[in-house]
Amino acid sequence: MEIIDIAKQFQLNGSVLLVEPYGEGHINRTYLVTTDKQRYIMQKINTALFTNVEGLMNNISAVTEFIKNKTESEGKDSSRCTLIVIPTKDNKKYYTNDDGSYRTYEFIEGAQAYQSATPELFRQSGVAFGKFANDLSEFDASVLFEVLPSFHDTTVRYKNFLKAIENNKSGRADKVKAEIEFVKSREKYCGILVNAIKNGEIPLRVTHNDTKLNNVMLDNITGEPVAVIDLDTVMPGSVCYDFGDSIRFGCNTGKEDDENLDNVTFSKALYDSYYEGYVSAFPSITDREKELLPYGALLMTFECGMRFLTDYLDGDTYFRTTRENHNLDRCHTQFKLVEEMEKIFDFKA
Ligand code: ADP
Ligand code: GN1
Ligand code: MG
Repeated sequence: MEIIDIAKQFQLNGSVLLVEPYGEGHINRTYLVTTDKQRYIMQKINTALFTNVEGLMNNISAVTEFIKNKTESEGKDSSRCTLIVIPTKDNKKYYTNDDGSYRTYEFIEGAQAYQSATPELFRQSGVAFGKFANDLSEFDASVLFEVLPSFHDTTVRYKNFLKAIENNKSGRADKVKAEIEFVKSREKYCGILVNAIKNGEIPLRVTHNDTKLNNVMLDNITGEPVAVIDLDTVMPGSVCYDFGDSIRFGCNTGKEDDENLDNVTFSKALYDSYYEGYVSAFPSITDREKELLPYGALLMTFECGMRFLTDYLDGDTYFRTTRENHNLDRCHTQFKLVEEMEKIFDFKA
């Protein structure tokens, strides 16, 4: 089936003129759909990873409707406040054919998702994610399906990493002895946040779990937060994960997959900027959560580097890669950021 015919399965306003690849996500395939009246985002859902599309789309509907209702109850304009799911012609939340499952959202106009940001735009993304946490603080997490269990359980990620070394599917293990050692010597970090949740020091909340800068739309003119997007991984979690993943991506002065590590440094100025925005928009954050935010930054960066290395060892089956050492380059940027954070913060583990 042609991609344009898939777009025609949804209740779109106008006739479809063009469907073209869009964005820079690693997980789903994103398309921009243009009709003679308006634009949409259509995505082929990565069903190798998200095996329960029904559960996933029910989560997204529940969370987006909650945010929309809350925004309206505050008397604010809700037209761009969150993703809006466009149903199929037979009123389903997604379309499935032999080739896969697809969903469509309204295109959020007048805003953009940035790959890198100025301190002010980064602060605004902190406001967006802080507000997201605050808005959902009264959402009943028990209605959510756990899309990817143990997603940010770093102890589970560590076990998977050890398995990948043992299996050595790619035959690359000998090439990455130093990187493997880097991870093993930091095993002590893995339990910090999961233990804090287990022993009740910090609450389990509804979290986004993938809070990269390019998963938030900021207004083109004012730079103010418009909507948090990419809601596939909304699940119970810790705000330290959400804060940390934003820092991991946004405080890097280079690119996540930079081949030149000289470009990659950890910007404390960007960190401070994001922290200020996040905390100011999230009045219900607890003191202990605040104390653990820097650990969130450390753990999410360490964990992501370990995930890139695991995928490199597995033969590049998870993250989309476009070159031989893509995952290894990504792993190197994350580990450099970890080393820099270790120098800046006084971590106790
Ligand atoms: P992935 O899970 O693969 O990262 P995303 O859902 O983040 O996919 O989408 C990829 C990119 O597409 C985003 O970074 C953003 O630029 C764009 N995008 C996604 N949803 C919308 C939307 N509703 N309106 C406008 N742009 C969007
Ligand atoms: C993936 O979907 P995307 O590109 O926003 C990944 C995140 C990683 C990120 C690294 C579901 O995010 O966990 O931190 O790549 N998402 C999933 O760039 O695994
Ligand atoms: Mg994304």
